[in-house]
Amino acid sequence: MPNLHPTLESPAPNPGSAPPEELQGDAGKALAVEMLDRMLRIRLFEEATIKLFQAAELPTMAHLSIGQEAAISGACLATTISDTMTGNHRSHGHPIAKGARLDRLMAELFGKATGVCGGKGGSMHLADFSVGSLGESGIVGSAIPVATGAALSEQVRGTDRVSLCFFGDGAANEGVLHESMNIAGAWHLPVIYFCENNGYAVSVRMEDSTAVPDIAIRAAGYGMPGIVVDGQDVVACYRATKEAVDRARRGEGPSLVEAKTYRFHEHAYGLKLPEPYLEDSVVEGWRADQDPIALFEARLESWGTIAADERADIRKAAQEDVDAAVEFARESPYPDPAEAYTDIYADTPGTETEEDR
Ligand SMILES: Cc1ncc(C[n+]2csc(CCOP(=O)(O)OP(=O)(O)O)c2C)c(N)n1
Ligand SMILES: [Mg+2]
Repeated sequence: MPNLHPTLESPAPNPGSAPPEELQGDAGKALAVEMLDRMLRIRLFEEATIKLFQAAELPTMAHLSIGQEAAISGACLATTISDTMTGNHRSHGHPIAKGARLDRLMAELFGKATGVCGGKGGSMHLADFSVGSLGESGIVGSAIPVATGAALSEQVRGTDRVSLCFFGDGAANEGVLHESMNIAGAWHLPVIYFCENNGYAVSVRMEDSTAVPDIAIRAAGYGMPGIVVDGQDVVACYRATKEAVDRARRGEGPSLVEAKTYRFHEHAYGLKLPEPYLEDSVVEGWRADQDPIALFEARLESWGTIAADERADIRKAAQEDVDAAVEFARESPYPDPAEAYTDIYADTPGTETEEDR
């Protein structure tokens, strides 16, 4: 099995003894804590999801982000809660990284009335406007124009907010990405296109479907910078996204960030394709060498940024939050069937009936 990301130089396992600039001082330490905390929340939330799935407690599919936590957390932490974000089908992690409450996300996976979408969206349709998470979709590529439109809205209203748009390497071959990037480039929209390139679209290797070795190359066609970053390095993902965010806030337009990353599970949990395409031993190798949380913890240790006992406390608190979220979801009621159509259709001016009035 060749290297999944041949164009990416492997980083040194320990890049020096001093922490990078972003993680220095009190503010830097607080950022490092956030990075570790958000990655752990995603990992532990999804590990709980696996157990619930195995116990047949979840009426849903589960596309897991385990392995991709650094890209997700680094990118979201480079934005603020006022900035907007859109995800895709593999999107439990995106709202978590944006700061959403775990209990209402977990309740959504259970299809419960207390879920972020009242139990009507499920795993692939988590939206939490309170943290700027506009939503996600099981239709590959469909949130990309939504993110682009959100950026247009900010520009028209004259805010300095930006829109962060997550998508995969498979979605990068959909026309809608190219149409969106073109108009964003032409109109200098404040949007960051963030590609989580895990090398696969279901079972299709990127090299079999894509004419260029790096998605980031395509940015040149739409008048924006494109950068490739190590998606297992949370600081590198944060730094690359922050530069793109600052550029967008200055009114200089969109950017494309491509994070080379790895998914450690099947396309969807429990999905077994008739033709195996990825040997277990290869994935085991990724887990050993490319675990973004283990890599970050090793660096924090060598930099002396967060001591081992403090890291253990962060993990414990995240686990307690996940456990409480599962309990909350289990105990919550299902939506009332009488409300099946509530919140499903937008109120469009001019379409009210006599009854509505
Ligand atoms: C428009 C559309 N085409 C095909 C699918 C089936 N499908 C679901 S996920 C997926 C692969 C997406 O790959 P990528 O964008 O790389 O994201 P990843 O799953 O790797 O995170 C496909 C083809 C779909 N849901 N929607
Ligand atoms: Mg992919």
